Order: sequence, then structure tokens, then C-alpha cells
Amino acid sequence: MSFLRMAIAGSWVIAMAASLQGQTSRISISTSGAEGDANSGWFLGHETNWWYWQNPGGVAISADGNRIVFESKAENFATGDADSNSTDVFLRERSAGTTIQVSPLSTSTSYFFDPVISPNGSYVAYQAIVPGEIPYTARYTVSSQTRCVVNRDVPGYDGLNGCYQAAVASDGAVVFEHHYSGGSAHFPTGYWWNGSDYICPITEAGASCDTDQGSNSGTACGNSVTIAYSRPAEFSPGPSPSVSGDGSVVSFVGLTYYIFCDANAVAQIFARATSSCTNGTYELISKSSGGAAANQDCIDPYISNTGQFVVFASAASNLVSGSSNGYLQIYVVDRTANTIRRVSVSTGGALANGDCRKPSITANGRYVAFESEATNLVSGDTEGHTDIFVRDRDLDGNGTLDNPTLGNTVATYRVSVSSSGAGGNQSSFGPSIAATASPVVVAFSSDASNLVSGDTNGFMDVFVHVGLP
Ligand SMILES: [Ca+2]
Ligand SMILES: [Ca+2]
Ligand SMILES: [Ca+2]
Ligand SMILES: [Ca+2]
Repeated sequence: MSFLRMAIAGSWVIAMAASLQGQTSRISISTSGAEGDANSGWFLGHETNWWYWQNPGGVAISADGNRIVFESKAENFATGDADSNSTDVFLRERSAGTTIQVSPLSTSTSYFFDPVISPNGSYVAYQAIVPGEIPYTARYTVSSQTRCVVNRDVPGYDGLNGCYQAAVASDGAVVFEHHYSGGSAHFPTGYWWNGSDYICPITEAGASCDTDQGSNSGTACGNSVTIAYSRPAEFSPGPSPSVSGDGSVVSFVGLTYYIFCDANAVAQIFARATSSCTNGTYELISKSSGGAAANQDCIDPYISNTGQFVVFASAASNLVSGSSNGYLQIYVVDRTANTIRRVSVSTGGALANGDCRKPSITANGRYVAFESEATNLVSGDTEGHTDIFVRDRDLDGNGTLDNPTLGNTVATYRVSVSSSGAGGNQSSFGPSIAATASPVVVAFSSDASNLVSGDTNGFMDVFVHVGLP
């Protein structure tokens, strides 16, 4: 170990000399250190046939980098977990070295997946598919180890199609997609029924919006935000909502066709405040500095802890000046400065030569983590596998974000590597970057067996990389 972990007056810090290399460790282990006896991490929901409702991440990290939530089919992480390798949600606390099961212990074939954690690490939200129940979103309070059902009191929830794709703010407010295929009768003023299968995009905030109590019993969370979103097709990715740390702003995928009633069927990224129960102002994020909406679909939005930055992926050719190559690239929009930058670029300025997905960004906008199939983002990426990359947008560390198109120096690193810098022998997926941790902390899933010593389970695991290679 070339860095020191120290517990000082109840707080936890990592002391790390500036010259030291980043370190990779495994997160999907039991409290006693046992490796998982089944897959952990990215995209397990696809095994349940519910994959198309999922935020394809499977891993999320608190702002300080201490708490990581992940989904897993392993049954040796928690005593009493004997549900025939159904998917469960686990919380790893790095400072304490503990792994606990967040989803309820069950012996039935239930699926709990798609976990997210609030920036302050106090709340976890996840998806639940339980026999006899409408799919629901649950919230777990870490301090009390209690659970509630987020969407119990959502108008129209009763008897209908359920809720998916959660995000959770530090006050416990949960944002989720409300998938709806019934009539419009249950919806309060402001909901827009499009007459076919889905309700149009509306957000709803606060208990005061809950005008029609659902018929389901159980403890309701209240304080939730719904994105009732029109999916263009049953198997489309969905809104993938993300929320700022204070819960005030949501970003999500939507169609201007439904939001602005135009003819554009390209999926765009939007942001909007959560303060209104009815139609509010939708801010188009995926647009060029001249205001043109993206000319190809945009996916995987993620809003920073502060709400200032939104990152997303798109193969659009008209968002920034310069060449495009048809691959999904990563963009950062600064909502304050009203700028858009492409960050899926090598240190030397080469555009990624493969698709890039699943970006997340630190609170100050400096670091962006994403996964990519590209082989040209760093030198030595020769293994032929999907990797996790981090873009440093303020390489001189002076607090001012830099713009390489103006000659500033920025850098791109690969973090899905071992502590000695070896590339993974299989692919890595779904990164989540800690919003405020220093040095940088990135959690991700990987099939690679060579990122840490002793990985002999033959299953996907969850890892964390601390620092940069
Ligand atoms: Ca289990
Ligand atoms: Ca690679
Ligand atoms: Ca700078
Ligand atoms: Ca493994």
C-alpha cells in the first residue's frame, strides 16, 4: 500500500503523496474480505428482462468517495441472503471496511437493482421487482437502516405500470421515472395525457403534489419527484434522470416532440427545476453554443452535485465546432457560463475512435469520468477492451477550467488499470466519480481479473481507483 488511510477525530482522509500512482482496490467483497460468489456491478438487471428500465450503471459513489452502492447476485456478502442469486443492493463503506445488504433479505425471487446514493451518502435508492407487486422505487436511509417505498403516494401509481430509474438528492428527495399506460383519470391538473401509451414529461415535487393517494399500503417516503416521461418505444433507454445534490435541478433525456410540441424526434438532454408541480421551464442542455439542438440522440445525462454542470453522451455532429466521427462522444455543459465542451478527447487532442458512455463529473467540473471503447484516448491501450477514463479539465489546478481549443493543456487518463498501471484483461463499465473527493475516486465494474491480486472468482466485480495513474 503506498497510501495511508487515517481516521482522525472521526473523519476519514486519505493521505497520499503527490508523486504516488493511483491505487485500485476491490469493493465487491464481504466485510470479512471474501470475494463474491456471483457477478457484481454493471447491468445485472438485464438478466431479469427489466434491463430496459435500468440506468445502466449498477454502481454509485458518495461525494466523499467513502460509500459505494452496487448491485450483486453474490449471496456471501450478507448473512441470511438466500434468494437463489436474485439481484440485491449492497453498500460498501470504505472507511469502516464493511459491506451491508441494503435491499431486504428475501427468500423469494425478487430483484433489487439500479442503486444510486445521495452525494452526502445518507440515502440509497434502488429499483424493486417483487412478485405480485408493481415495480417500485425504494429508498434506504443509511443511519437508521430503514426502507420506504418512494412511489406509494404518486398519483396514478395505483394499479399501473410502476416506477423506474431513480436518482436521490442529499435531503432524500428521489427522482424517478413514472411509467404509465392507463388512462389519464388519476392525474392531477398539469399532467398531459398524450392519448396513447404514455404520459408526457411532467415533474412533480413535494408531498403537496400527492393529490391522489395510491391504493397500495406501506410506508411512503413523500418528498419525491416524478418524471413521467414518454418513451418513444418500449425498449428505448428511458429518461435516466439525475438530480443535483440539493434536489433543486433534474437533468434527464426527453423528446422536444413532447416537451415543445415540435417535429424533432431526436432524444435531447433537458434540465428543469423541481420546484413546480406542473409544467415548468424546460432548459435544453444538448445544444450548440449557437442554440441548435443535437442532431443525433443524446443519452446518459448526469448533473453535477452543484447543478452547474451536465454531462452526457451523443453522436451528434453539430454540438461543437470541429470534426465528428459518428461515435458517441462525451459533452460537458456549463449551465452558468452557457458553454459546451467535448471531453472524450486524448491529451493530445485526438477525438475518441469508439463510443463513449456513462459520464459523471465532479462538483467543481474539473474531472469527468466515462467509459469508452476507444483505443486512442491514452497510449498503451492495446488490450482491446472497454475502459474507464478520466478527463482533467484543470490540469494546472488553478481553479479555472481550461479550454484546449484555446491552447490550454488538459489531460486524459485511464483508471481501469491495476495499481501498477496494467490494463484490464477484460472490459470495465459504468463509472461513478466521487463529487468532492481529493484525490479523485472512481468506482466502476469490471470483468477483468488482473486489476487486483487474488481475483479468482471468475465473476464481474466492483472496483475503486483512487488517484490517477
Ligand atoms: Ca441475494
Ligand atoms: Ca481499451
Ligand atoms: Ca486551469
Ligand atoms: Ca472478478
